Amino acid sequence: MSAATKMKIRDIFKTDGSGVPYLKLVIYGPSLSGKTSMLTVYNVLRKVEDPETIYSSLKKIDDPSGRTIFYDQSTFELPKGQGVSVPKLRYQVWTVAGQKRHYIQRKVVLEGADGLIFMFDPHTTMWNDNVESLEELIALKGDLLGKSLPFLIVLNKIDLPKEERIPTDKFLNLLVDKNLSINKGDAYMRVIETSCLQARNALMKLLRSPDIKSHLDEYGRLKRSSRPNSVAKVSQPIEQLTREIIIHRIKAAKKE
Ligand SMILES: Nc1nc2c(ncn2[C@@H]2O[C@H](COP(=O)(O)OP(=O)(O)OP(=O)(O)O)[C@@H](O)[C@H]2O)c(=O)[nH]1
Ligand SMILES: [Mg+2]
Repeated sequence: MSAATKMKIRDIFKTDGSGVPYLKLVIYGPSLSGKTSMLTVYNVLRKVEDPETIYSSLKKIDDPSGRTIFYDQSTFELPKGQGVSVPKLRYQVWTVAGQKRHYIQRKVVLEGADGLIFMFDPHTTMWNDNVESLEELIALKGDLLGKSLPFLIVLNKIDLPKEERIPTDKFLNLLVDKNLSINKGDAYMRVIETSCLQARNALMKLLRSPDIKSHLDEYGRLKRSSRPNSVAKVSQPIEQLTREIIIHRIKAAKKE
């Protein structure tokens, strides 16, 4: 890599303590929506698909019942041969502590975010918590969301029976009402529907299945093509947002 290329990468991305460019992704949303579950599934997936892409393993700061009290954090590296024109790039994924009393912790975790995933909990009892959490994020970052700060929306718990779920349409209207989307179609483009519960179960079932060998490559790693659908959906927000941030940064740097 030439000195000129190195300079350019340094201009586009921040670098960590070891001089490697990195991005910071934050998963935001109300308590119990499934933020820790998402990062946990993603971490297990990276471990079985390509353990070399885990730069620092998952750290959880939580209470004995598993509720996050500060954050969860893990750092990954882009797998080789991803067609990205940067030689090495790390992406840190953080989750916030969703309980209302952890506001200060959320503010700290949001510092320096390069992209955001907002996770809704569609359980019928959770409407007000969803709205409050979204309003809080808008108060903290609203003028940047979708502009200098790429963001995606996750609607988790799609496994819930229909009568226990808030209809997707209601969330789309909320995104329009809050000026995060220009219309419902635009809002829907930013929404990814997931079930961290189904993804966790499907991944465990696959890893324990008697024919697991047929899903492994010659190095004993899970083939990407063997990702169960629910697992692919749960990893999509993190992987898509990482790509969107990279594209956004390169475009912004070209304009300068
Ligand atoms: N039915 C269902 N339950 C889920 C799903 N994802 C997570 N859960 C459950 O929801 C509960 C909360 O999940 P967490 O991942 O700890 O939620 P969190 O958003 O990190 O919550 P805080 O740390 O308090 O902010 C746990 O009991 C999970 O098993 C899902 O897709 N469907
Ligand atoms: Mg959590």
